[in-house]
Amino acid sequence: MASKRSDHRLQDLEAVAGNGLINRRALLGRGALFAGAIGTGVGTSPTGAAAEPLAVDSWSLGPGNVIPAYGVPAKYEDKVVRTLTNPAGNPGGQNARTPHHLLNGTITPNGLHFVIARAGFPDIDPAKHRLVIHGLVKRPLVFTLDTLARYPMVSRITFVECGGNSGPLFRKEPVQANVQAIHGLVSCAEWTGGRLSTLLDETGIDPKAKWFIAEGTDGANMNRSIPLAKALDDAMIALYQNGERIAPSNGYPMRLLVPGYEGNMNVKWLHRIKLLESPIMAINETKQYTILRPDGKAWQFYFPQEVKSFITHPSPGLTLKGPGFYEISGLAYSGNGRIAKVMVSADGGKSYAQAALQEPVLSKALTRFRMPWRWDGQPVVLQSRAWDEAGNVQPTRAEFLADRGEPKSNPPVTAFPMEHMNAISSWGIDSTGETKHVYV
Ligand SMILES: Nc1nc2c(c(=O)[nH]1)N[C@H]1C(S)=C(S)[C@@H](COP(=O)(O)O)O[C@H]1N2
Ligand SMILES: [Mo]
Repeated sequence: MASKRSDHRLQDLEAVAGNGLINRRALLGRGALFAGAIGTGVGTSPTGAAAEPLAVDSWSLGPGNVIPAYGVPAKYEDKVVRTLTNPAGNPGGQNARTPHHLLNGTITPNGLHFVIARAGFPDIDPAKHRLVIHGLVKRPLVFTLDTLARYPMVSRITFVECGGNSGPLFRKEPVQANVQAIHGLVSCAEWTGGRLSTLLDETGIDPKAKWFIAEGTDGANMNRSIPLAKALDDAMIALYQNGERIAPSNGYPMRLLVPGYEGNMNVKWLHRIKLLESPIMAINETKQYTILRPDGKAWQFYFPQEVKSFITHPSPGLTLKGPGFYEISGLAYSGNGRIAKVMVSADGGKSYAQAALQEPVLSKALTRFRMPWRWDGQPVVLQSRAWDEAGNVQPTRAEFLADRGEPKSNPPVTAFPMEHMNAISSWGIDSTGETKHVYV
């Protein structure tokens, strides 16, 4: 008897918003229906498994390769790399951006984690490295890597995002660049190490202490002032990144991790924590990482990264291969907690449907969202908009600019103004399937 399910076609699935967004519930637990829909020529047409026997491929005819002691990705994946702003390593800053348009899931592999380094990365001998905690403490202490390893450890999956990430959206004309160039200064890893509060239990805290400064031992000796409350909440001294020792450019052998806070405060190559009564007004909290507002006032000390999302698939530079079924997918996150909801639009924000959030949905971590979509081949504009559990909503571009003022210029894409830009991004797809960054 013919299956009733095969009568259902992708075309018949309940549309929930304009331009082909499909009710995600329509696909739940109905894989057969979905596979059937592909086979009917609605989407791309894989060869039916029963239609012909598998060919004998060359790689099945002999023994395989020798397993390397430290594995690297398949050689066919050599385009999945970071983009570097200063590949010659000239004096000054070096930035590397994460290729989110070529990744899936939520954890950034260590070799692809973004990097901002004021002075390149130092070559630190872990046996000689020291962390000192002093200032307004009862007992100043010096820690080696070995002594730190004897304290209880915790693991936490959290994102780090530069305050300049998405800065290219703060531009008069939509920059013609991909997700890596626009949103590549955010990454997410599982970090393991000790809680800063545990170490402060050891040193004791002078009641006058209200802030601490964290300082790195890199050539820039980058330092930041952070409220002591964060040290007593969820700040960590991270020693491991995705299970292995922290990557050299991400802070080897130890970094400060202040989950959800502006990336710059996550001081790498950490060698000093000093407790103080007030902030020190470091260069990165005065000249840099401040936001000059249209009324002439400046915002200083921007702590949690505000709620944001962007679509990674499809996205600028990726071309759709003909009408049919696609999964729209992207990343959402907030420095204020968990992602509560992501809405996706295919008609430039006129109508929205709620995306599925991929478990686990963790506080201050990247969350993957997914939305089934049937593209009919007409021009569309894709957008995503996120809400966090603290009730914050990602602003539209118009809302963001109403607050911050209109951009006056078109800086080069490699510039990343510290705007804490978190407005909605729009990807326009034309009838050939080409995807471009647009403003709506
Ligand atoms: N010591 C030191 N820490 C640093 C930096 C630096 O240049 N030196 N860059 C900061 C900036 S601007 C950011 S956004 C984050 C980036 O962390 P990542 O390079 O591990 O992604 O590190 C911060 N910590
Ligand atoms: Mo940054």
